[in-house]
Formats: sequence, structure tokens, C-alpha cells
Amino acid sequence: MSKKTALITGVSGQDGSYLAELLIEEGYKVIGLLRRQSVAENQTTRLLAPSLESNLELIYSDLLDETSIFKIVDQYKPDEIYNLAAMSHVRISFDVPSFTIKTNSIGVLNLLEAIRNFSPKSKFYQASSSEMFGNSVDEDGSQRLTTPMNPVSPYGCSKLMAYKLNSHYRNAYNLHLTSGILFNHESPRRGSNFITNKVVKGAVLIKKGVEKNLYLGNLDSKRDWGHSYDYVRAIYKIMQYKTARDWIVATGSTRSVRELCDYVFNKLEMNYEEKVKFDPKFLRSEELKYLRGDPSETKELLNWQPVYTFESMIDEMIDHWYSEI
Ligand code: G4F
Repeated sequence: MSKKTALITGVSGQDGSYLAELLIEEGYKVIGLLRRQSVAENQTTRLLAPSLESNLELIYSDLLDETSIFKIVDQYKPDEIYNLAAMSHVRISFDVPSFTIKTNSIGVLNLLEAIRNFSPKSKFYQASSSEMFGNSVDEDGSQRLTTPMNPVSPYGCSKLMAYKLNSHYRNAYNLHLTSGILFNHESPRRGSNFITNKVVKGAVLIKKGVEKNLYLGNLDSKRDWGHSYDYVRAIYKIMQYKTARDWIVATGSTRSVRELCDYVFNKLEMNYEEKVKFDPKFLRSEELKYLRGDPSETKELLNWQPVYTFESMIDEMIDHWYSEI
């Protein structure tokens, strides 16, 4: 039997790299889409697993270049298409709102149109985000598929538009279009301007005497943090599920940025209160204060169980930066 083909947009990112490794383990041929960067070496720093060498084909593209997207989808007619590409930084989306909306909403429209016109049998996964909920929370303190969505950032608005387009195209054209609402997910491969890796890297730099302090914004917001390794396994199961639908991927527990700092600095035998300083430039114009997803249905129907805890994930990130710096 010939190998199944999967197309991953955003393959060079945290989730894209873990997913490429998983799909190759599962016997797929993987096509990865890359955006051109001026420092070519930076494009593939997360794609170093030996298994990727012969099974991953990299192609330059961009979600906003519909000619290239249409051509690639038409040429490969992939069995599965995973859209993980995005302008993914919430605070930066306030600086580049137009680019964020174009990439994260119109870019998804381009993919949906490519599938509808050139490869209607392809299954599709859209990376949706808990940022779409904004500050809506159910009475029991969780967010789920039925929780109202009132985003509080250009990023959240862009993801909500894509989420709605995806379900609209699913119903209107009878396509296999899935979506995972993923809560925050981290790993040593996380960009170091997201809070977990920023705190871990910053604390290790202080421990090693390279820096004196770490500058952060709001310490009181709360997030539901899981591991990208576990979350790409949920994404794969979402794609294999018999029907196309939306899913919540979360751990079900929440912690504040302050608790994150406390855990990391304690591990390194320091007191975060002495080292963490406030810098208003890391605040957002409107803040999403609290996230805690309800993963119960996803765990049951997909038989999905994360292997990492918050502590084992952060410990892995600390070990990574300790050996790196
Ligand atoms: O790590 P963050 O930047 O992640 P955020 O904004 O929650 O977004 C992430 O999760 C979303 C899922 O809900 C994804 F869709 C999105 O792509 C991204 O992966 O910030 C987490 C929290 C925020 O409340 C922020 O205000 O940390 C707070 N924070 C405080 N000081 C900071 C800082 N965040 C960053 N990045 N840098 C700071 O200095």
C-alpha cells in the first residue's frame, strides 16, 4: 500500500515539528510548507530529528499566496492537511493587526477554497485557539465548545473568523473539516517570547549570572498549560475520528503566571519576588485573564491521555535551557 500523504503548514514551528515526527512514525510522507526568512538556517532549527531526513519534503509557500496554496493542494491532493501556520503571538497581534487577520483568517479561507476546488477528499485540521473565548467562562470555571466566544485581541478575532469559516465550509460543502480548540501548550521548542519559555530561560540566565533580573507584564493572568508533544497526539486523533467536528484540547487545570514564576525560580533555588520586575511594555491593551479548558469529552471519545504533567513539562524546559546556556 502506498504511503498516506500529509501536508503541514507551519511545519517549522513547535507543533509542526512534533506533528511531522509523529506522522512519519505513523508511516506518512509529509510535505511541510515553509515561509521564507532572511536567515535560512533559522527556518529548520526545530526540524532536526533524523527520521525527518528522508520523509519530509519542504516547500516554500505562504498562506496569503493563494496561487502557491492552490497549486500545492492540487498537485499533491494530500490525504490530510494540517493548518498550523499562523501569526501566533497574542501581544504582537496588537502591533500587526492587519497582518494577523489576513494570515490567520484569509489564509485559512485560501486553504478551504483550495480543498473545495482541487482536493475535496482531503481531510483538514484547523488550529483553533482558546484565545477565541476571551473572558467568557462557564459557571463551573471552565471553557468548553458551548462557552460564548468573545475574543479580546486581534489574534483571537482572527482565529474566531477562521473557526467559523471552517464549520461553515464543513456544512455547506460536505467536506471533512475538523478543528481543535487548543489551550496553551509549551515545550523546550516554544518561542522564548511566550511566557513559559521566557520565564524558564530568564531564570536560568539569572542562575548562571548572565542576567540580573527578568522583566514581565501581568503576573495575575491564569492559563491552562499542556505539552505540545501531547497536544499533537490529540490533533492526530482528531483527524482519524470518524466524523469531522470541533474539539477542546486542554489539561483541565489552571495556574497563574505568578505560580509559574514561583515554581521555576524555586526549582533553581531562587526567589522570584527578588528577581522578577514589572515592565508595562509586556501588557496587552485588553487582557484575557483566565483559561481552564474542559477536556473530558475529548479524553473519552478520542481515548486521549497526556503523558506530561505541568511539573514534568517545566522540568524538561529547565533542563533544556540549563544545558543550552
Ligand atoms: O505565553 P503567552 O504569550 O500566551 P497567550 O497570550 O496565552 O497565547 C498563547 O496561547 C493561545 C491559546 O490560548 C494561543 F492561541 C496563542 O497562539 C499562544 O500560543 O502569555 C500567557 C500569559 C498572558 O496572560 C500574558 O499577559 O502571560 C502573560 N504575560 C505576563 N508577562 C506575558 C508576559 N506573556 C508574554 N508573552 N511575555 C511577558 O513578558
